[in-house]
Amino acid sequence: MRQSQAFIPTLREVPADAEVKSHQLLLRAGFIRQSTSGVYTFLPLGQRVLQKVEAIIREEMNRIGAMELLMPALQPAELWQQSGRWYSYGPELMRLKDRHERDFALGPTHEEMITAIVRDEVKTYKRLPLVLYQIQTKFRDEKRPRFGLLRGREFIMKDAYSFHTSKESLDETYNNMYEAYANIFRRCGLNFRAVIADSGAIGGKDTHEFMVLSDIGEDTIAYSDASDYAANIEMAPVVATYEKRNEPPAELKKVATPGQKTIAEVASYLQVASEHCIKSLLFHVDGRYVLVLVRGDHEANEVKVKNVLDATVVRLATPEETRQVMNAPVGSLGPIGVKEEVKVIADHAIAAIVNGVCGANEEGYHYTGVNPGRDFPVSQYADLRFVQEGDPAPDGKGTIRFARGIEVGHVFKLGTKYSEAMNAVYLDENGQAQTMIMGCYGIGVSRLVAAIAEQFADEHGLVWPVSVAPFHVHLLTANAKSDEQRALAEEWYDKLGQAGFDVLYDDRPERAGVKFADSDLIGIPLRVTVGKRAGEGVVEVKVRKTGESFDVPVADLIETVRRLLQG
Ligand code: 9G3
Repeated sequence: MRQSQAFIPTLREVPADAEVKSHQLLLRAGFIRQSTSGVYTFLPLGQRVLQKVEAIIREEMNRIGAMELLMPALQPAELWQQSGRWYSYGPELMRLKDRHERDFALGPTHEEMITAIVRDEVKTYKRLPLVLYQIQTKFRDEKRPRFGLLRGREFIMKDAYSFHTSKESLDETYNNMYEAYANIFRRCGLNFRAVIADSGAIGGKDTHEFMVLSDIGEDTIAYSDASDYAANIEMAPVVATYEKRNEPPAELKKVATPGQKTIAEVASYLQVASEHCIKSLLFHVDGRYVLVLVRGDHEANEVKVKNVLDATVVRLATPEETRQVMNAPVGSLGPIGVKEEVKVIADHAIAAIVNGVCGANEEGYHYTGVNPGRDFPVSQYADLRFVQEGDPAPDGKGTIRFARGIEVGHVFKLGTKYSEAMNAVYLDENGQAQTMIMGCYGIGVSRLVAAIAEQFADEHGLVWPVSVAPFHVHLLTANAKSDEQRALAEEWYDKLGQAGFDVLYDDRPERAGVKFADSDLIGIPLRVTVGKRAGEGVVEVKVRKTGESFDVPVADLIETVRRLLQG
């Protein structure tokens, strides 16, 4: 492609609202433009990277026997009503009406759609297992779109779905997908970890997330410093054990704690350690209220609460709901004397509290000498807290450390969650109707482009791995006015193209400095500069990633480019 005819609107200045370097650079280098919050256009360079990433994904999906299809983004509400998710999802599900006032969703994912398709076409075990995938636009009305392509409201996902007659068959596909994902992320040059995203089962087996390690990642990975254990912090189980204080149970006392609301305030006011305090949080769980108790120095883990209660939607109660249900404000809540309708569940650490402190459900008052069991019932003890750095690793090896990651892939063993709801059954060898067993597997394709940019960019701009670069070679003349340089550049533009390389030729009448700066910004792996030594038939080849450069006689140019691109 000739840059004088290309559409690559580079920017000098850093866009104000772009906080992370991949977002800044993809905008400045003319790869993307924002249409509205969380909605982006892929300009030509961005589109070329997207296509290279998709090509890698297709190769690895096809290699494991997955078949590509393309489902509609416009999904009739009936599908979501059959699964019940029309009612359980909130404003994140983008809904619209057609001209006949019929309800639709813009697909955030396609479990319902694919299950309906397979249900209607597959009736016998002979047609299973079936592994289907698509690369398609998804819509999720994120509350806070941010970081450019990393969290958008319209984005491209590869989503695959598998259908099986047995758990063993699902396990086989799951493992194939797991390997295919590792191949994809490795071919994209990424430093990634597969982390257990399981609900508590140590050595988790039902779902894994693939995380690209990055300081700007929104997810926190809890990993062991002495094994390859790694889990999303939302799911990482806590295996710590707790010692009871050996002192006799004190009498329960209500004490005034004027204006003291947070655990820290109450603990310092009453001169007690925060681990002897009980933190009470009121949650709204599928329409009812649950008071969750965790130790004062721990944090409640909403995902664990959701999994323990097998709930669909869990959120903190609003201040109004809290006052209405507990007759007290946040900061004075406690488990003593709560209404029957409020279920009280507690993290395991609470069971070891002796003579603790909790809110008195009255503003400005707390209880001391609190003993669980004696002073309040707990309907269920469970692992409800976030794991912390220094906790013992769940696999018994080493201790937990934290790292941040960008989730780029997620694989699930779905089981019969959707096939049951949508009545996707097949007849087995004995003619008995059986419910299909499913798996689903996602990769954030547009997010992957940003994650690659984030991981490889340097202070000069983007740096693309050869496997996904928009072009292999950035060819340019140092002096746009020199006929000699232009002639040699034109000759090798053709020859490099004929040798099978994708070449971006900067033939613009710009100063060398502008061309070099734009070339560093765009991040094509190799730059070939036709400069002062054009008369001797010598050009400069520069490797973008390492900065090393060579003077190369044009006779060796093709071989040098081929060798350098192989890395
Ligand atoms: C919704 C909305 C947002 C959602 C979902 C549904 C995430 C939803 C989870 C998945 C699971 C897998 C297939 C590919 C891999 C991931 N956000 N998820 O189901 F209605 Cl608004 O998407 N789906």
